[in-house]
Amino acid sequence: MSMSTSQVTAAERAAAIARRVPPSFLWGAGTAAPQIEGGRRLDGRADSIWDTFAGRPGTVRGGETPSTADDHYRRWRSDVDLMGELGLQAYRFSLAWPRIVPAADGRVEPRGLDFYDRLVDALLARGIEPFVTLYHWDLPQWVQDRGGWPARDTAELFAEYAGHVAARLGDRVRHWTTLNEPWVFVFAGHLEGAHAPGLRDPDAAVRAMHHALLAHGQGVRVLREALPADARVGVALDMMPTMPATDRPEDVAAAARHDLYRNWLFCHPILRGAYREGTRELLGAEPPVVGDDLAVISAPVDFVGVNYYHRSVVVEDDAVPLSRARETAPPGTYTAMGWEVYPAGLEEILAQLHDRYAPRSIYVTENGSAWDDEAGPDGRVEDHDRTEYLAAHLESAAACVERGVSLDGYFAWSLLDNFEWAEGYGKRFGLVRVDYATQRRTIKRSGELYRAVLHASAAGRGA
Ligand code: IFM
Repeated sequence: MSMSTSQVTAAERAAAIARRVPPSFLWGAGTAAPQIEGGRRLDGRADSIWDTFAGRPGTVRGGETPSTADDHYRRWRSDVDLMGELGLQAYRFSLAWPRIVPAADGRVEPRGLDFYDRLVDALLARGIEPFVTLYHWDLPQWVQDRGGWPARDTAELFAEYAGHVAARLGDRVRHWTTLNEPWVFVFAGHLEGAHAPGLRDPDAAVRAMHHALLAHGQGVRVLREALPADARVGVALDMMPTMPATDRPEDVAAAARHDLYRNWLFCHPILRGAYREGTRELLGAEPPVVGDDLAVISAPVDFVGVNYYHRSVVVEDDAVPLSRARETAPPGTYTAMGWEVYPAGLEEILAQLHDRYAPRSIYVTENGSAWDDEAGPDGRVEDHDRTEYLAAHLESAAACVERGVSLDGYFAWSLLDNFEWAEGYGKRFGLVRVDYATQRRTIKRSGELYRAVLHASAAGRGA
């Protein structure tokens, strides 16, 4: 069978990417429990704050909810087969806290743990390394009812939950991430009101920030106690290189504030054991530090995960809370999320992280793009925009490795189209299309490109 020029080009491009990183570089894809699992009422699961939030009119586009999502809770076996078909070396997924500790009495729901136990075994049987995230935004509603992230006790509850999970999965899962994108669940959830629990309360946001950091630190401590010595523990932070839109001093100052707010607010305390200079002025409040909190928060981590989607080009705007910086839209290409396509930003932000903080290891724990995909009559999705975004960002990741950044792996976001939070199901990030009416999965052209990279990498390892 002859290949079209574009197929040849894609295969060559994939092979060239794979050649630029060492054989040990890990290639994976990610998802999150509330975005794919569904099964809201199955096997004793309790509601999360996202079930509650999405049930409130006007919160999620089209009134959609995560109740069914990709029905992964029932289709996980065939989803693992799909991962095998793509050639994934690693799979990053989150555990649903409300499945595991469904009520305020703190009892553990064995059926919840059983689900993840089976999933981990199935991944390992296929040679896919599981990367577990403990918290990807689905706080149990009962924890919210006791005060949620603004309450200090939530850190303790998180550590208890981490202990239950580590006791069950710690003999097989080697890679653990405490929190995913704390900036988003703290500030979009407690200051902007755009995410669950839907608060617009600056004071609550500052308390939530500190207690999320504390939960991370306490979680690391519990994991270290429970896990074998070779387990690797980290955190996943959303980051974006930030620059002023003009050289006006006001915009330069706004960019510095935005940079601290969006990139280093969580990273600095975790890696340096102190709030970074300027934090109090930025937040307009003192974080509620008690005793040795900062020592707990800065327990050493083995890796930092970076979730990168776009850069920020900002101007001063006093109407924007805290950072007083507003993102502008420079000329360029924009995804369906309205995010600028800026592949060089991946290399820029990873290099900044590496140069300033020198973490032991870095993973790109998320990177991807949403586009208005159309499936052809045969179900195929020729998602050229996503394919190009993916290839360009993989090249940027490879450039990072070449310049000496300690980047050890890349996880595409996302394996599957899924519930995109306040955007509902309208924004598709998957390498695999999900037809929500039938739950049929179809690998998109971007998924084929990724598969080609993974196959080239496996061939390079002699696998
Ligand atoms: O879908 C989200 C994910 O849950 C967290 N990071 C950003 C993605 C795209 O918005």
